[in-house]
Amino acid sequence: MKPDKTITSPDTLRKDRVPPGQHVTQNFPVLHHGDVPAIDLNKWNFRITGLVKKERTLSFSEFTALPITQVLSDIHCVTTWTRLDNLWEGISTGAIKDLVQILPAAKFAIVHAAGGFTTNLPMEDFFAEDVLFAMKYNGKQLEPEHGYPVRLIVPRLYFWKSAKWAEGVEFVAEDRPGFWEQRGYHMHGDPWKEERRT
Ligand SMILES: Nc1nc2c(c(=O)[nH]1)N[C@H]1C(S)=C(S)[C@@H](COP(=O)(O)O)O[C@H]1N2
Ligand SMILES: [Mo]
Repeated sequence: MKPDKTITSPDTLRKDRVPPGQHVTQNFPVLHHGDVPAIDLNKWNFRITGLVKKERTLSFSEFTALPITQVLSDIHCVTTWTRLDNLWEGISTGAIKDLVQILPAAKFAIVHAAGGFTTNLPMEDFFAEDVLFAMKYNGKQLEPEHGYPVRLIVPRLYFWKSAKWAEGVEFVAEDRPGFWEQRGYHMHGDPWKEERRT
């Protein structure tokens, strides 16, 4: 299917695209805590909860019927590898915003993933135009170990924010550390400022 929109992440347009302390690799390492979850699409749901007027739950077919955005972006993992020119395809967080009425008190997004994994983002970072719930990588369905069926992609922050096996987003008033943030990773994670650890 043709994407409705194609975006180039602004970081890929920088003259020097590699943030301090990073090196470029052609590999695509697999990194996560625990086992790769087995996901049944018939049972899969995407939940929008917290500070919204009315919470919503979308089935996989409802979710994948939303407008498709393509994003070209770089990956910066806090373990120092950077992988340039990745083409992701999926549902932009902007499309999620159109599905609910977010209450003014909401200041942070907590992304939830299979097995209780979470990560926290300020609203501004979550709704940046290059942020995606991706279903495809370089034209192909995501591999299970890279987050099938749906993973978050936040090009402008370290890759631990890009939750694999995403299942929903919760809007909250106060920042709350997610899985890796509780284990010493930075609450924000900007690679250009080397926000690696707290
Ligand atoms: N659900 C989930 N998502 C996760 C993680 C995790 O432990 N669980 N780890 C993060 C970290 S630390 C990194 S570096 C990237 C790695 O993604 P990749 O395996 O596709 O390279 O996934 C992120 N998303
Ligand atoms: Mo990581």
